[in-house]
Amino acid sequence: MKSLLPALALFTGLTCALPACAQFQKSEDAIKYRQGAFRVMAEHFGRIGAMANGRVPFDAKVAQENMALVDALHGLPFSAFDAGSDKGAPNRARPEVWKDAAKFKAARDKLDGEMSKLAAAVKGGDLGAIKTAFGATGGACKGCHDDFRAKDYSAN
Ligand code: ASC
Repeated sequence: MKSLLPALALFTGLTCALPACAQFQKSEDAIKYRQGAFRVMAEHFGRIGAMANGRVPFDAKVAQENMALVDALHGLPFSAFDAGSDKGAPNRARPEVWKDAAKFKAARDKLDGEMSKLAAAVKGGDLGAIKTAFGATGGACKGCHDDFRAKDYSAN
């Protein structure tokens, strides 16, 4: 058994070079990572929303700065729904994330598509277009929450 360890380490090292490899030491780390990434993304998304909804004056440069962050961040949480990371720390991911992975991926693809449109609208600097795209992107967020996020934190 002992002699297998170097081979195993090498194998793990090789497979972990692949993007789809689980990168986390323990499921708690994956849970905290995705929660943190969602949290930071929501903050910057919300700053664009504050302008789209007229709560703060529109500033194209501020919108672009926030959009750059949202763009960089929005893929990150989806890299952290590792197998087995339904447990390990309190979280609201429903079992369907793993049981219905194709549907979860479709929801993520939907978000990616709406995010691209929002990024284009923010780049264009037209507040009307930003409002429309922001609403559609928020709808994609909500659709995924409705299907894949529980109301309460599990006790796991
Ligand atoms: C946000 C935010 C979300 C989405 C969602 C849309 O600003 O933080 O998670 O929009 O509330 O329904």
